[in-house]
Formats: sequence, structure tokens, C-alpha cells
Amino acid sequence: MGFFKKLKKKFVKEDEHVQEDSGKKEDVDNLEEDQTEEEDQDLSTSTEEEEVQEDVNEPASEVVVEEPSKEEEVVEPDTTEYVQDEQEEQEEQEEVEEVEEVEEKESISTKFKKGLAKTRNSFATKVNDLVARYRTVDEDFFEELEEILISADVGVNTVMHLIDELKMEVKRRNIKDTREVREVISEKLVDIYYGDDDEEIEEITFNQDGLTVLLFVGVNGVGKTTTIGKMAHRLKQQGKNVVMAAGDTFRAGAIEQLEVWGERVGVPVIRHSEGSDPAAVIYDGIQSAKSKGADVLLCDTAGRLQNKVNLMNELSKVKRVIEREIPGAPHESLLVLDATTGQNALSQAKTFSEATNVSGIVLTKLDGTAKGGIVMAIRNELDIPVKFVGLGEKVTDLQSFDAHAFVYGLFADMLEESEQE
Ligand SMILES: Nc1nc2c(ncn2[C@@H]2O[C@H](COP(=O)(O)OP(=O)(O)OP(=O)(O)O)[C@@H](O)[C@H]2O)c(=O)[nH]1
Ligand SMILES: [Mg+2]
Repeated sequence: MGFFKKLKKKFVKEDEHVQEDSGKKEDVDNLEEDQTEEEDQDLSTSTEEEEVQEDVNEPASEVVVEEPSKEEEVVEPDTTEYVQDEQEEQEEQEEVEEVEEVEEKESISTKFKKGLAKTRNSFATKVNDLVARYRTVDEDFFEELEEILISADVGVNTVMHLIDELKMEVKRRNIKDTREVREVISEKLVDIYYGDDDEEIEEITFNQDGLTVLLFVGVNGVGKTTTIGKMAHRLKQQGKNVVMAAGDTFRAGAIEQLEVWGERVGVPVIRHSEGSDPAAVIYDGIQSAKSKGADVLLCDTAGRLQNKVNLMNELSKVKRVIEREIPGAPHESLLVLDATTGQNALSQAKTFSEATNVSGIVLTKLDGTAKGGIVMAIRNELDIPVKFVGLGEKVTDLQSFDAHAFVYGLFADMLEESEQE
């Protein structure tokens, strides 16, 4: 099967695919029916979550949504009845998760397609134009393709590798028509992204017994605080109990900014006053999260201090405090990079890696650039996984990175067009 067909099957005809794939079409249907019935009878559970979601989507709304999770925390009768309840709840939860997973899959393709519109428009236009001008695949064709890929920020080394692979594949399959090359490009991009790794989406490594601490680092303005807000929402949707710590005590207004996010997504924020020691804030954050029995602590940090050395020293100190309080923490040090800064993002990654041992990257503002190819460059030249991408400013615009969805986002128009051919 051609690669476009595969992507189409996965993303365009996602509905059928998801159901076929899981082999549980009926289960899912039944479950949806069950849920509607439940919703009719009992408006207090899932409907409440939907309302929360709606509020969250409207930044202007001032509704603070802390209550539902608190109520859940408080219920702890130690009777056998409770054990049964818990079992039932767990089963229900599993069912709900299954449905949510389906919904999540459905939205991923739309999210990536929307978020990558700028890159797709520029990249696809150029590729289509190239294909129109060259009927046959030759050396000049590859040279121009190379330029297009470099202008999309794919990164010189990655482009070289990609072009070599393409040439081999074209020869192997004896492809003469340039139109067919588009499909091979999409396939090779995914291959090169994953390399020898399994095609697995890398997400957060959670602490299996106790509090998971996620540290967010990156230069000023890249989107750390915004990402933390989005992440808090995401984790809450997954049923996790989240706390945030306002570790940026340097920039004026930084603490308040995180508090606004806290209110918006209904998550408590641990803060000190401006100018205080960030390591002390994070320490308090850990104590507070532990005493609340929270699952995840999200730590914001400053993007700029008096100078770079100070910033790196401060981050190292914060990290040491976290390590001392919880062995094995931070469970992730996520470096936030702004996709619109292009190749400069690579040098930022090198600097931060020295101070904090970056475990993954969050690439923000992919929606704001026509050079989304930077994802490929980061993955290939840094060998650090891109775990999440920011595809917009809304609370729901943080997505876990999936190379197939990414390539689908880049080639969506061509895929749809190829259906008509
Ligand atoms: N379009 C778009 N904008 C984003 C995204 N992520 C963040 N932003 C915007 O980027 C700007 C900066 O975001 P912040 O979260 O304040 O960045 P920061 O890294 O915390 O900055 P400092 O606190 O100054 O270090 C805000 O206007 C955000 O709305 C994204 O994925 N897409
Ligand atoms: Mg910030």
C-alpha cells in the first residue's frame, strides 16, 4: 500500500479506522449509547467535565474550577463498600478513557492540519510547483527539492540524509514521474524522524510511586508558562491531580500570569513574592503537592536573569533541590523551544542541556511559522525527542508529537488530491 494511502486510512478516514483497528466497533458504539443514557440520568459527572472544558476554552471566563477535584479527594471511607465503589469507578473510568482515546485520535489530525497550515501552504505550494515544472526525476529536480526542504528549516544535515534516501528509493522503485516522489518524501520524513526507534509517541515518564515533577526551562518568551497552563489542563483531563509552582520570580508579572492559568484550568499555584529565591518556591511546591497527595507538580522557571550564567546556575540549583526532595526527580526536564526562531533553537538546546539534562522538547508556535521542518532538524541534530508541540494559543492546543500526524499535516492537501486522481 502506498504511504499516502496509509496516512489517509489513519487520518482522513479516521472514524472507520479507529473502530476497525481496535476490533471493538460494537463495544465502542454501545459504550457511547451507555454514556448518553448515563448523561441523561445523571448530570453530575461527565457533563460537568464538559462544562469545565467549555469554560476553559473561553479565556474571558472567570470561572474557577477547583471544587470537583477537591470533592473527589475527600471521599475516603475505609469500608468494603468503598472498595466496591472504587472498583466500579475504575471500570467506568477505563471505559471513559477508551472513548476519550477515540475522541483524542479524531482530533489529532485536525489539530495538526490546522496548526501546520502555514508550513503546508508554503511547502506544498513549492513542491507542487516543482513537480509541475519537472516531469521526470533528475539531478536538477533533487537540487531544487533540497532547497525547498532547507527553506522549510529541515536542517542541512537532515536534508542531505533525506535526499540520499530519496534518490535510493526512486531508483529502487524505478520511479520516473515526479508526482510519485511526493509520496516517497512523506514516507522518508517519517522514517528519518523515527530512525531506529520504534514508532512510538514519546510522552511523559511518570513516577510510579508518588509525585511526578516536571521542570520547564527555556529562554524568555518561548511559551513556558503557556505550555504549563496547557499541560495542567491536559493532565487534569487525564484524571491527574495537578499543582503548579511559580518559579519565575524574576520577570514582573510572571507569577500573576501563572495564577491566571491556575484559575483558568482549576489548578492551585504555589507562589512566593517577586524577587524571592526560585529554589525555595519549588521546595514549597513539592511540600504542598505532597501534602495534597497530588500526582504531578509543574514547575515554571525564569527565561531570563541578569545574565545567562546566572540563569543556568539558578536552574541547576532548582534541579538540585528537586533531586534532593524526591529521588529520581525531576521526572522530565522539558526544554521549551519556539519554532519561529528557526535554527537558533538548536543552539538554545545545547546551552540548556548542559544545565539541566533535558529529557524532551516542547516545540511551541508551530502554527506561527511556515518553517515547521524545524521538528526534523531538532530530532536529528540533537537526539532529544520532541514530546509535545504547541499548535496555537488555546488551552487545548498542546499535542503530543506524532511524526505520522505531523507528515499528514504537511501533506494533507496532496493526500486529498491524490484521492481524486
Ligand atoms: N501561536 C502560538 N502562540 C504561543 C504558543 N505557545 C505560546 N504562545 C504565545 O507566546 C507568548 C509567550 O508565552 P509565555 O508562556 O509567556 O512564554 P514564557 O516562555 O513563559 O516567557 P517568559 O516568562 O518571559 O520567560 C504568549 O503570547 C503565548 O500566548 C503556541 O503554541 N502558538
Ligand atoms: Mg513565563
